[in-house]
Amino acid sequence: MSHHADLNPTKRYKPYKGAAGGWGALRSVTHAWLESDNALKNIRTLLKTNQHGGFDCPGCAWGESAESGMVKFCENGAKAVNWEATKRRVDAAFFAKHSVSTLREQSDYWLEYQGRLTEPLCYDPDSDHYRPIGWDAAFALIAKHLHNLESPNQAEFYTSGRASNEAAYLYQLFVRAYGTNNFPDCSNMCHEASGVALGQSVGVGKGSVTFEDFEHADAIFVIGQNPGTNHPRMLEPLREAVKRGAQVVCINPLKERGLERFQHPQHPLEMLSNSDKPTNTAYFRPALGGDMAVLRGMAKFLLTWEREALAKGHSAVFDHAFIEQHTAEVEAYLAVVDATSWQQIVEQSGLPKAEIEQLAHLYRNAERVIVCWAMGITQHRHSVPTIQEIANLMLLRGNLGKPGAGLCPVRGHSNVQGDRTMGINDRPPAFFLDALERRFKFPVPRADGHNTVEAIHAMLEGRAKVFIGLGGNFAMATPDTTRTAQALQNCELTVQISTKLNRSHLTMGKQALILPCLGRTDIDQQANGPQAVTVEDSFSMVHASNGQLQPLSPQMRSEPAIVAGIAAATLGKKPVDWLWLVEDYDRIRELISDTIPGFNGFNQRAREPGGFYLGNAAAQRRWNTSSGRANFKANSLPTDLVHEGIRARGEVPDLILQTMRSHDQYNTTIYGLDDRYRGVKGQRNVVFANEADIIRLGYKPGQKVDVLSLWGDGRERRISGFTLLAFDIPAGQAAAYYPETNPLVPLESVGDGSFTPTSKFIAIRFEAARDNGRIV
Ligand SMILES: Nc1nc2c(c(=O)[nH]1)N[C@H]1C(S)=C(S)[C@@H](COP(=O)(O)OP(=O)(O)OC[C@H]3O[C@@H](n4cnc5c(=O)[nH]c(N)nc54)[C@H](O)[C@@H]3O)O[C@H]1N2
Ligand SMILES: Nc1nc2c(c(=O)[nH]1)N[C@H]1C(S)=C(S)[C@@H](COP(=O)(O)OP(=O)(O)OC[C@H]3O[C@@H](n4cnc5c(=O)[nH]c(N)nc54)[C@H](O)[C@@H]3O)O[C@H]1N2
Ligand SMILES: [Mo]
Repeated sequence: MSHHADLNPTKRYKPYKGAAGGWGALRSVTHAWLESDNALKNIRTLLKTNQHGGFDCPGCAWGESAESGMVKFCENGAKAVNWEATKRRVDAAFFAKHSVSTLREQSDYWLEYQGRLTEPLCYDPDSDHYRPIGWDAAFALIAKHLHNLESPNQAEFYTSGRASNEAAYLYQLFVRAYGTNNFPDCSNMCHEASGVALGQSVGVGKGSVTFEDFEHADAIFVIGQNPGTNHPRMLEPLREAVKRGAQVVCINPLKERGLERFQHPQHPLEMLSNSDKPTNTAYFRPALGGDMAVLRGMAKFLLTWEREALAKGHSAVFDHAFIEQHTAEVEAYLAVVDATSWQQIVEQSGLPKAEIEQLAHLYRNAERVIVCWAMGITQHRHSVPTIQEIANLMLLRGNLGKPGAGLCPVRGHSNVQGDRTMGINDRPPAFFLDALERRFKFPVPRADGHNTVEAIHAMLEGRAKVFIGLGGNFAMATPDTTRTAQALQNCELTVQISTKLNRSHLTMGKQALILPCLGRTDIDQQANGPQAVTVEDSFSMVHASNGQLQPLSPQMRSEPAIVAGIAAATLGKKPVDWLWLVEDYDRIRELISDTIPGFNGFNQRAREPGGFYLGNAAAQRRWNTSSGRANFKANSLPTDLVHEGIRARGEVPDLILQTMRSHDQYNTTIYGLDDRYRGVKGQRNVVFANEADIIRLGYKPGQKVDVLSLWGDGRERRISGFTLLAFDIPAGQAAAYYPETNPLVPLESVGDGSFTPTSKFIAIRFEAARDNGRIV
């Protein structure tokens, strides 16, 4: 696998001077437009993004207020749109020219940059080229393989979070009618822990806030999230909050630019000043994986103050009415808070006690608090208890189910939340399966299916033989890259339903298909006219998305049409007439209305401007938990964040590594080699580390190293030739870009109860990079 050339290695962090989202942002987008062969059309496309009648931005899952009439786009949404709306095409001629082996030599950036996939292709092992295949022949090949399996559980059906509700619903219906719950999905690597934790704590695995709550919060905590890059539209409500005097509190080991200070391109006057004025944010920089200890420390202060208040007859710190009426197990929780020692809290959190006290004050001083979080919280071994500690803290002061307060796991892919609602779930709830069975009258599989990590194990061990990917880039997004590649290559058949060429197309089974699909921006023409699809954002708002651009080729098909084609070839007309359904997506939405709670009258409501709110029981203080109440969860802090297998071998990591996104990528899609807000230019194969650590370990800033990950299973996991970059990062920590670092993430290193790879906590060691035996 080739890596990007280091065009211009910088040794030290050069601070970025501009504010996030200001002129720099606009200049970067303009640059992308000018490079595109489609500039004017792209601007028109962009203007329709996230407005009624336009399409949902394929970027992130941040939502918008329903009334807002603004032009809704951000720099990185613009990049995502522009990337999809290219005129460049990857067609039969392209594949005739390039063999799969030669394509493997290219970088991931180069592969995707070649353009849109425009016709169905089948791998020909004799020539090592992909060759055109007709749609019907492709569907028949899939059906043949699925019929040949001894059990439906030998097939894996992956979903990435861009699939629309209609595509996802049809897909899960087909897969369950075929006979399995094997639904590995991107959410398994993303917010799985949030769903698991919140389900147990408050009875709903989704965020409880809506867009309007941000206008009423007194404090907004942003933990383990980099919105300046990954959710730029979130900067606007944060800035508005700061303007009206609310407090934004950030907990992040890196001083992320977008959180430190920001401007918005839609306020040109303010942009002119290009002010560097820091906003009234408060910034705390914990150890990687230290957040649960931070939150526990905050709870410990609240408890101390509560006792003092009671003793002195002052007003209480806890919301007693809420706790009594709505919660369970508070005593057990407070006992575990008492039992947690300050020594352990301070050691594990990486923050001095005084800073934890300050955090506790900021939390206590606010009547209405929203806590937002993302991958810095969810990609750890103890993510579930960490998120439950967020919920505990919020329950103590009744910060749930009142305006301006609540829990806000900020989702990643634009429809990852909707896909779960539609049943893309390896552990589906019984009520959902019951509804399917009632409506469609077939025996629905009840056994749990495989999640992403389990699917890789199954393919590695030959227990799964067919892989179908509805979007995404499985080979690059998943952990332990070498083993995942082997897993895919073990398969009898791999099928990728994709918009663009990526490494998963080159990491294929004995037989392989590429099925080119339409994206959000494309007009989706079916028998009954152009079709809208729907998506659900992080605030449980469901709205329609209408493609605007003529597809590059009549050979491309929509995701629902492709799923229906596979289903019809495999199951005939059982349990539904698949091809009839996709003539008009209203017919799919009727089935969704019939089987999924909250979607009554879906077809009418989907047509309302701004869409509709699905509702959230926890936000209404109705608790769908085992106890019928919101549960305090009395979890202990982990005794050691470093895995016991590593300790058992007596190995001591040089540093702990987190893997993260640059400003110029969308997950495995690399738009460019810069990371503007972090001051990095023209390179991605870098490791950010503290200068003192670099020297302590015997290296020099700018030196190239190999990075090895420690695990204790005897396998070597190594990436080579990464440049050490001296950076403003807490001692003991390192950071590097995903997906290049995925070879370091052990398949066995997953979250307890979530199975999410621990991408934000990898114990590493360096070795001086060797070039022909010479140390460089
Ligand atoms: N432009 C763009 N937008 C995107 C994406 C993209 O790649 N590009 N990806 C989309 C997807 S699928 C997702 S899931 C989201 C991801 O959105 P984010 O979660 O913002 O993504 P990451 O880059 O993984 O950033 C993790 C942040 O958490 C911090 N962090 C790491 N470890 C810890 C920790 O232990 N504690 C704390 N407190 N902080 C920590 C890091 O310093 C970093 O700021 O963005 C979505 N939006
Ligand atoms: N080390 C490490 N690993 C991680 C993470 C991390 O932070 N660190 N983050 C994890 C997270 S949060 C996530 S969500 C996963 C992401 O995992 P995936 O969702 O599997 O990966 P993406 O890179 O988003 O997928 C990009 C590909 O999707 C296809 N595509 C784009 N748009 C469409 C569309 O509309 N339809 C279809 N059918 N295909 C489309 C294109 O072919 C493109 O190449 O990665 C996870 N992996
Ligand atoms: Mo994600």
